[in-house]
Amino acid sequence: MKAIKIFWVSCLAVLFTIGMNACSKSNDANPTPATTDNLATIQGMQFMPATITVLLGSRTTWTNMDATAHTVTSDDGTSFSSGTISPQGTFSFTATQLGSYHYHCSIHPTEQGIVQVVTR
Ligand SMILES: [Cu+2]
Repeated sequence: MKAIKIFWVSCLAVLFTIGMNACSKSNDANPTPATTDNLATIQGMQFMPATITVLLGSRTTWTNMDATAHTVTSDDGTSFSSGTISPQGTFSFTATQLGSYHYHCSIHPTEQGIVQVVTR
């Protein structure tokens, strides 16, 4: 019986954590790093969120919500480069080094964003 109780407490803890993450994602002013998967979009010719803070070793996935193609290309030209992302397409980048990665869309250079890679 004790094992079952621990199981349910664990489930509640997981649900609580998911709920907190869902709330924090809409708060750009005080970003809270997610643990493993970070979701961003390209929407209305903008990266959203424009600055995303992620944990070292975690993965960030951009989804192109526009009807036109975009890219996710690091300004340094070497950290990551998606190539063309078709409408509804995705691109993922796993952060293996700390720092701020400035990036842009090579098709529309005014689209710019930052991935901040931090430890907990
Ligand atoms: Cu673009």
